[in-house]
Amino acid sequence: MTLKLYELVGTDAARPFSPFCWRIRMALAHKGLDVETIPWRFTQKSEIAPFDSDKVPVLLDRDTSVCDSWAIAEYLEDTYPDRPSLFGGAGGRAMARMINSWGDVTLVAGLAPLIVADIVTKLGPEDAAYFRASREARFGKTLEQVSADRDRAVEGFRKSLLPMRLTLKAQPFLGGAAPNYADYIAFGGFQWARAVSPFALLTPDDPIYAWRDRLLDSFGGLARHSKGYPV
Ligand SMILES: N[C@@H](CCC(=O)N[C@@H](CS)C(=O)NCC(=O)O)C(=O)O
Repeated sequence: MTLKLYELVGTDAARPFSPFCWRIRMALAHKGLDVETIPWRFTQKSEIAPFDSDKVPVLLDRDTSVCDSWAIAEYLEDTYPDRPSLFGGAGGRAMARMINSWGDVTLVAGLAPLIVADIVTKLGPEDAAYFRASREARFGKTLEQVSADRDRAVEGFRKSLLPMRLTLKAQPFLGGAAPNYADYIAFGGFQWARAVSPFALLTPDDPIYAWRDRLLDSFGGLARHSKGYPV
């Protein structure tokens, strides 16, 4: 039976934009598992409440539901061990846990101020009101104020990626010669930004730029064919 994935969208169901959902879309493709995506919006909390979640991604596999991208990645690895591995063994899984925290803390949280004012433009009125109120409370200023100095702030964001840049100077993927879940953790953030914002995060001479292109083209261009801005 096909797996199902609740995935964050705004007014356009063909523009999924959650960094965490993209980690899982790429992981499912890596495992060669078919998935039916269920578009979900911020204010549709009641739809995922039966699965004890108020956030996406939520994965349904027959009578099992799994919430949280890291838990879903582990579930896929353990439930489908005969498919290509996401972690490459116990050591890889342990290291990917650190990359997952780095992805949340440095990458997603570092990207958010740069694109948050663009996200709200992709939402319908009810979602936009919820998003604006919840995020403005978190940042302590308006979304537009948060993103106002992004031309300067992006420099700090680029600097924060130096460990990733140095890694990609030595090898094509964080996973080595081929991508693994570490790459999908990081890529989810860039695909989130690409889906909602025309803002240039990377310069073309950055090894991370070429890495992102390789992942956009992976799995038959799964991510590149999803709606987004040219990067
Ligand atoms: N740690 C979670 C984070 C999931 C998360 O924050 N999802 C966001 C979408 S990007 C969400 O559903 N937010 C709902 C809300 O803000 O109300 C994971 O890795 O899956």
